[in-house]
Amino acid sequence: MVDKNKIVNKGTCPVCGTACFVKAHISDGKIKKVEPDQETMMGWLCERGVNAIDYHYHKQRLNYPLKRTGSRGEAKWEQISWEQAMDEIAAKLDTIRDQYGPEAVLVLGGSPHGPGDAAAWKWCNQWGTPNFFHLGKNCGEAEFPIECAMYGYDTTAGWTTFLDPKKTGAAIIWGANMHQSEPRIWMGYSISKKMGLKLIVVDPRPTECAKEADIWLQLRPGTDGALALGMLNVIINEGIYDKEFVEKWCLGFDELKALVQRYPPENAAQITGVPAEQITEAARVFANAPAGVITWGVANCHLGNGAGLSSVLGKCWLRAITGNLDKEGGCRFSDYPDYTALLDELNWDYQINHPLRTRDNVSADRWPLTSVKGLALYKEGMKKVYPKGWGAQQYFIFPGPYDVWEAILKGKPYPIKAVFDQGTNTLCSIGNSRHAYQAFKSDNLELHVSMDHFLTPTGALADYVLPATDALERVHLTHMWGVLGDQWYGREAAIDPEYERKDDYQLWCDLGKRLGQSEFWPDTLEGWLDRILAPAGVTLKEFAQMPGYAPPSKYKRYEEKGFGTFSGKVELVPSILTRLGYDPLEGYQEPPWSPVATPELAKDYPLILISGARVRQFHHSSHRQIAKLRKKYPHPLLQINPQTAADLGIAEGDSVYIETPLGRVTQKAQLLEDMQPNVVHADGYWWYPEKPEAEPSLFGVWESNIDSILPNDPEVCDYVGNNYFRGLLCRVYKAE
Ligand SMILES: Nc1nc2c(c(=O)[nH]1)N[C@H]1C(S)=C(S)[C@@H](COP(=O)(O)OP(=O)(O)OC[C@H]3O[C@@H](n4cnc5c(=O)[nH]c(N)nc54)[C@H](O)[C@@H]3O)O[C@H]1N2
Ligand SMILES: Nc1nc2c(c(=O)[nH]1)N[C@H]1C(S)=C(S)[C@@H](COP(=O)(O)OP(=O)(O)OC[C@H]3O[C@@H](n4cnc5c(=O)[nH]c(N)nc54)[C@H](O)[C@@H]3O)O[C@H]1N2
Ligand code: SF4
Ligand SMILES: [Mo]
Repeated sequence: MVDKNKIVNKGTCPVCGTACFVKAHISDGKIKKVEPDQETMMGWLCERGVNAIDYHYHKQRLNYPLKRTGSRGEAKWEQISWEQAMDEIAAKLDTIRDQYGPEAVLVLGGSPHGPGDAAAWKWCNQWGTPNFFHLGKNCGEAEFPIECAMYGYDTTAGWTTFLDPKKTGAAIIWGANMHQSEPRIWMGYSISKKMGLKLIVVDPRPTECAKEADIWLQLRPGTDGALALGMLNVIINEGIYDKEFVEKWCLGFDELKALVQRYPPENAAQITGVPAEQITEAARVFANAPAGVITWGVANCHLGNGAGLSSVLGKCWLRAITGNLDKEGGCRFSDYPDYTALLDELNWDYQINHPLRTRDNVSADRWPLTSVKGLALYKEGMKKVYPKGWGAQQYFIFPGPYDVWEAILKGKPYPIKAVFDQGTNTLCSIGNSRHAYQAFKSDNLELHVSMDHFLTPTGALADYVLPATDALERVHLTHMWGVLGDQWYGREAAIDPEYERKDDYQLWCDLGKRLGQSEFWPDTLEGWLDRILAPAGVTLKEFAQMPGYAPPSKYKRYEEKGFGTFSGKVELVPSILTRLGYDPLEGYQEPPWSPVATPELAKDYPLILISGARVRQFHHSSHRQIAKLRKKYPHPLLQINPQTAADLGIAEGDSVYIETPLGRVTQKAQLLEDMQPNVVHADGYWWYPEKPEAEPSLFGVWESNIDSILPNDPEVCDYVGNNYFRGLLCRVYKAE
């Protein structure tokens, strides 16, 4: 129990999953003020975090469990107790398992929201369903598995996005815009730049990062693979790669050398639209720097079939052959120290060997890299370095989203009958969300449970809606996604849960206990975190009083144990990929829809569409109901070049339609100098919490939500089945 008389409690910001540390001033059991806890490295408040109190006490927060009384989407609910909800849901799951097997349960999650995500995976592993699909699918999944396949570590989930201002000579911000998405990291870049860092930015939009760059490579969206191969061509042919490292540690260099001959800078320039001299200069600056960093960027995961894989491989090759892997000031490996029992607690091996599970996830045949089969292969390949498996790679067994909706709608390759969504507003964040909508509405779906802070368009279609605590009301341990494992901090709850809100862990614990998993689940989240911290000899409460733990800086860890690959070397042609039937040497592929790949389509849809870039005011679909934030960003914006807009008769602030072959949505025009004339950017994730819940409105989810008109058929999805959000085609016209 939290002591209500305490004036200041150290807690965690409730507003987004970044989980910054705050001090909450409390009197009469109510939070009166929230300020950054500057005694910790994690103490700050961003533009959203300053509204922590408004968020915590928002009148639209979910406070009690609800059960549907009308049809799905009819907005008719009754309030029930948590116990009743758990009893009924568990009974239903039991029947579904008997009739269809454990794999018939699908769990959806969003971007990180604290220990609840890890509890969901633990539950799935113990239950025996490989069908859990966190939005990590469209986030890190595409980049981390390739890093793990090529060098058996990951550089991008760890510290490498943080520079070493004294050692890092050059950095490439590639497909990311930290100015909006990670302002704290961007601050580090700004400071390093003043100290002499050479900054290269790869982005089609004129972002703040791009404007501050020494070299801005403003490429045609989706052509990143060709750009990387062009840079590799320069670096290899000019002999400015790290020869000693390549000779000693890399396999497959001759094949890579042969591949890049197809991409002299002039060819890469023709594909990307970036001048050949700029490609050459960027390659030289990066390769000649004493140490260099290439960031992770979500854009590379969104380029669609072929285009995505070539871009991610290209970034990995650049990191490797320039000798930057785990070098001081270079691309540091993230560490996954064994002073916690997190990996044991998640029970990944149980998933691999589950006594009841007879089938792999529903897209395993199509995209085997992310399947139980893929997981087992990674574990085998990486075992010399990571005997327990590697955090960042383990949870990448997610199925592709196309197949999970088909499994509900058509029962193929086998039926999915129950869906849990927890901490995701899937209808606003998944490609072709109308496909997801059909699945949620289908009579084939026997159970849909949603757990959130608010009733969202996705939750509005559920059978049960459960109220989640926010981070001020629950204990916290960092990095339970199995990525970003370098620094660990614990945190206490600042206040007891309000109303009947429960933490996300409690859902899985309470269902687990009703369904034969009792020994796996301590009664409370705090009890579970104590168990995870046991190897370190501290409890969560004790750990929360400590300054956190970061392992001592180590470099070139491969010199001790080799790389975590089958060969122990950097496999430039990763054997995990070739064993699973992928071709890493395919070279650059055009995005599925592009003026080059589909000229007929481009006649009708002449503009290149990118979508969903981050803005400081919102976390994806969240915060549209927070008045102070909404005031600053009232409508979704379509960014468009002023001349293009003028040619279309569109003025600043006009409502416009954005149309693809799947339909149209409306946003407001924002004219932006330096946008390429044939490229537009549409805001992502929009819904209108102020509009009616009942269908057909569904909180206005079909009005402006760009993901509702983006394709998700397997032909356009990338090599792990993730969605295609950037480098598509559309047309834009003024709305009446
Ligand atoms: N077009 C396009 N689409 C994209 C992307 C893109 O770049 N472009 N990016 C993709 C990426 S990288 C991501 S990560 C996804 C994000 O997709 P989602 O994760 O679906 O998006 P969010 O809006 O963050 O959804 C979070 C939901 O969780 C709720 N929530 C917040 N905290 C908690 C909590 O502690 N517990 C519970 N139970 N609920 C909580 C919020 O109220 C909100 O409804 O979108 C993907 N979709
Ligand atoms: N405020 C805020 N911060 C967030 C989030 C949030 O929702 N709101 N979400 C968090 C999450 S889950 C994630 S995944 C991260 C993502 O953070 P970032 O990786 O920074 O993601 P974005 O801003 O979506 O996209 C980065 C850039 O990609 C560019 N881009 C578009 N198409 C292409 C292309 O074809 N090639 C290249 N090279 N670039 C392209 C866009 O113009 C954009 O500037 O942000 C995290 N931080
Ligand atoms: S909203 Fe997110 S990034 Fe901002 S202070 Fe809160 S936890 Fe940190
Ligand atoms: Mo993400």
